Amino acid sequence: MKTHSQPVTSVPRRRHFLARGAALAMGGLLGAHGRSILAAQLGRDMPFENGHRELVAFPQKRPLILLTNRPPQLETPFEIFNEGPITPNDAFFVRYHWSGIPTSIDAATYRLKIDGHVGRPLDLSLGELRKMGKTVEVVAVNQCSGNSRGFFSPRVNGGQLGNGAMGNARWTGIPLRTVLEKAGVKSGAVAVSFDGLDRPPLEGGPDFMKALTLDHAMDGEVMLAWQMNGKELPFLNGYPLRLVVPGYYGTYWVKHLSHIEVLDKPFDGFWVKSAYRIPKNDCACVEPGTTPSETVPIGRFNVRSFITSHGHNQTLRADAKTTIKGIAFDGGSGIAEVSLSDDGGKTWHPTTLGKDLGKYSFREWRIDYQPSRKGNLELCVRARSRAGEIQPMTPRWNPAGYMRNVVEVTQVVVI
Ligand SMILES: Nc1nc2c(c(=O)[nH]1)N[C@H]1C(S)=C(S)[C@@H](COP(=O)(O)O)O[C@H]1N2
Ligand SMILES: [Mo]
Repeated sequence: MKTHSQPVTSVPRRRHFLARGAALAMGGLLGAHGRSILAAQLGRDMPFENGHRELVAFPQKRPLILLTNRPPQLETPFEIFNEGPITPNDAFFVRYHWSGIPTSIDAATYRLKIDGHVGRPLDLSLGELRKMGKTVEVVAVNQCSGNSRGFFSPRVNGGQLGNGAMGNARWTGIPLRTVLEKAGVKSGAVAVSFDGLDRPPLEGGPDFMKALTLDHAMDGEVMLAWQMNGKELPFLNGYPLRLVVPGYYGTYWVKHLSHIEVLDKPFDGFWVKSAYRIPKNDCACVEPGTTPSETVPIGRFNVRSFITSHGHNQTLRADAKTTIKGIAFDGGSGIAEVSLSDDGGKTWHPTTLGKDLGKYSFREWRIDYQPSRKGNLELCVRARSRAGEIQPMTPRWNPAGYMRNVVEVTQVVVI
């Protein structure tokens, strides 16, 4: 065997995704799966209309909140975000567009093709890709554009998600730039498109593909990742290779990545030209119920924060301090400050930020808080990014239900 500049992880076994447990899940025969039966009976009621969801365990996943079975779309139960700033692989949310997801991937024969407007088209095995340059790591949030869509009012079409279509992980891989440089991007290139192994079902529909501008693709941060939290990617999170686009909505984080094409004109595929678009203005919002006159592709996350330690209607004592904690993140400047209010935003109490895992990561915060009075209290949490962005007190609306980031309110009872 040849020696390599860095240890090459043993080539993973073939992953038969549908062959075993998942075939049952996909066929709706979950009854065979004891853990799932129990979970399904427990279920979840999301705090919006039609919000009853089952909890279902797919392969490599603990019971998660089921949005759809075909394709698997799963949300992370919110209390998991209270356990630490890193979302465990088996609890990480899952989003797909088409039911034609791969059912078996052989890492030994897996190929990544890089072609288009390049001098040397590449056709790489995973081993070759891993040896191509320095391995890099980033802790970064992956959040679906439609995270929290279920809270939109007036309601909008699309998956009625709670707040669990997000997660934070340590991603390991190689900068996309390294691979593009090897392929030799020709002058005149302006964009790079990405395709994965999933396909639309037979009835048709546009293949899920995304693109980045060449400058973005070459920024050194966009990554081809094969590991998540030190382990190979879970199948449903893009095994064996996915794009990681720090600070950008999950739609760009193409899974089961198989083809990268360098383009000499802007990408005009459906998923950029017609879908995942937001109103072209500073708030990415319009008057509820109206249609934006102009739209642009969705981009970076806006700033958000959540209380994770307490849920609605939980009890706090008036005569004691309670530690309230949570998480915050933004599109890549990092979190400057998180504050808590119990008087509707008249006064704000600064919280203490936890360890800084990088500007793309969840940032934990905590505060030892004593309620100002007894009875029902609304706790508001608000983050400010290092770029100066502050969460709004009133929700912004757009027809696709993207980018919710209003100050979240948790109703507690003080005794
Ligand atoms: N191949 C492929 N990659 C994809 C998608 C998809 O449908 N197919 N969905 C995207 C969207 S919209 C999101 S939000 C993220 C979700 O990543 P996850 O499933 O690992 O949580 O995957 C992205 N990558
Ligand atoms: Mo998404």
